[in-house]
Amino acid sequence: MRVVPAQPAAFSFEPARTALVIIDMQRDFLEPGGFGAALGNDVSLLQAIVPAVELLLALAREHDMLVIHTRESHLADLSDCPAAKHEVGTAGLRIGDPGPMGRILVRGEPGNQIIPSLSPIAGEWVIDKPGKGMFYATGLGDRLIAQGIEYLIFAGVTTEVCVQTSMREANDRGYRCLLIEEATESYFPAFKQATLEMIIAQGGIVGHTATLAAMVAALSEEQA
Ligand code: TIU
Repeated sequence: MRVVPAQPAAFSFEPARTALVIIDMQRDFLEPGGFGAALGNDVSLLQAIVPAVELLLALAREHDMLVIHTRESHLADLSDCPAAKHEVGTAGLRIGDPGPMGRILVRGEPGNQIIPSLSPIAGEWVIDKPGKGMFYATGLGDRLIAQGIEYLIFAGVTTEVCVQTSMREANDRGYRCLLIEEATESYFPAFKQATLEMIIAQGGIVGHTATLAAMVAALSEEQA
């Protein structure tokens, strides 16, 4: 077992039963011209966490942990995009509309690809999800059970939307969850802070949070 100093208490995990989950580090949210920008957000805020996520990904690969990449995406005919979701945003800049990186939030389009420095490699899972949460309509639940995963370490964007929704879904399913503080970001810094606080409130009602340095130390050779 590895032990990470964390909030509200230490987080113990067994790397062989742990997955690093990288939520939606796709061009749609991180680059101009995608869904994030179409919703009126300053996407440059999210760029700042890329080095931290790169480091976590390298650590997970080094320690043979399962890596799961998610993408928020919809089928080309938008049959998996309910009206309530499609109506969000400005006409002409909605899901499925053409943009500088192809059709916004549509599977297979250039904007829907994970940014190059975090590209999945063979053996890693890529989960396309039509919702904010990673379990809804993806089949991920059964795959995680079959794989014997018990612990999930989270990174990605945005903290209060897809990361928090996925973490809450995982918490309800019995997974022990840890969010790495420097490896997640929101378009709204106050929302990120509030999310970190609400996850660990009430004794860890949703899970744990830890710094990247604490995670690096926990996986260092000295502890092995
Ligand atoms: N808008 C926003 O903050 N997030 C999303 O729409 N999706 C994700 O968080 N991935």
